[in-house]
Amino acid sequence: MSVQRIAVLGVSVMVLAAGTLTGGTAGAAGPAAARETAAGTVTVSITAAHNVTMPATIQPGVNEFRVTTEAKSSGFQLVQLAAGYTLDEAIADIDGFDKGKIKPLKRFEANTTLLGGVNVLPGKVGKLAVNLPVGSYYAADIERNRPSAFTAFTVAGADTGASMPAGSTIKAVKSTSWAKGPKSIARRGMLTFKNRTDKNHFVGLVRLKKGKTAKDFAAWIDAAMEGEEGPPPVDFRVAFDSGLVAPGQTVATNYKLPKGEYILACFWPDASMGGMPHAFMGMYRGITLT
Ligand SMILES: [Cu+2]
Repeated sequence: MSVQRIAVLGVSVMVLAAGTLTGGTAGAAGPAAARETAAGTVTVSITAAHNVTMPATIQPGVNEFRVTTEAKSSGFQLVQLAAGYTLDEAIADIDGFDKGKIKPLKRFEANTTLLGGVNVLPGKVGKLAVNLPVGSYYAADIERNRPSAFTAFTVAGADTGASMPAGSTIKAVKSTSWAKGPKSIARRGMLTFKNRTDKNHFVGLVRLKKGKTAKDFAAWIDAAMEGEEGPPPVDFRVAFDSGLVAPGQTVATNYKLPKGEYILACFWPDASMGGMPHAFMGMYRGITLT
């Protein structure tokens, strides 16, 4: 299972996009770096079988997860389960909404706190910075929806004292909208996502084809809503998508894309709208990467 596949359930026009996003340029960027032991740095390695290996206990406060994988691709994701909601139930619910069922999606969203993630390809380091309170969590590779891909860890002890990284910031507001600014962001670095809404979202950046604009994207969405699947004005192979982020959370992930004109969009399905991706509810806008 991938976030992209979750994100596009019920909307056939996006299936193509999902496949290309999954196989395309992952968000994680930069050369494989040497291990560091600075406060708040958590080294995570994912095996070819998608098992997540990391320390069993980490400190509260800002942590930067540095994720490498031996799998073809990995979707690292942090998640906290509500008291009484088991990992087996979460996995069953993910299976359910992956098949397009809305009830499991509602149950999953009501019982989880999603704390960001980062896509990782072999030879790259995915970075995820997030401020974690004391508690119990799972680190997962959501490329595989099975218990072995979820590793439990505890946050306890003294604060790391670390701070969130600098870089461009994207903000989601008013349930399913993007804040109007910034109109442009850096093309690489750490991208901070502030989810100031009441729903789960992720950041999707996808490059507009030459000469195309956000208006063309709007027309394409409108046509798709009418069942007319024309060629998209965006190139889903030149894209970034972050992990999932719960209401009120702030996370930062590394990314690297070519300069140019992009669409900022979230394709997470809305349970209250029968699984319609947020982009189809208007959660998209143009953005320049410089
Ligand atoms: Cu969304």
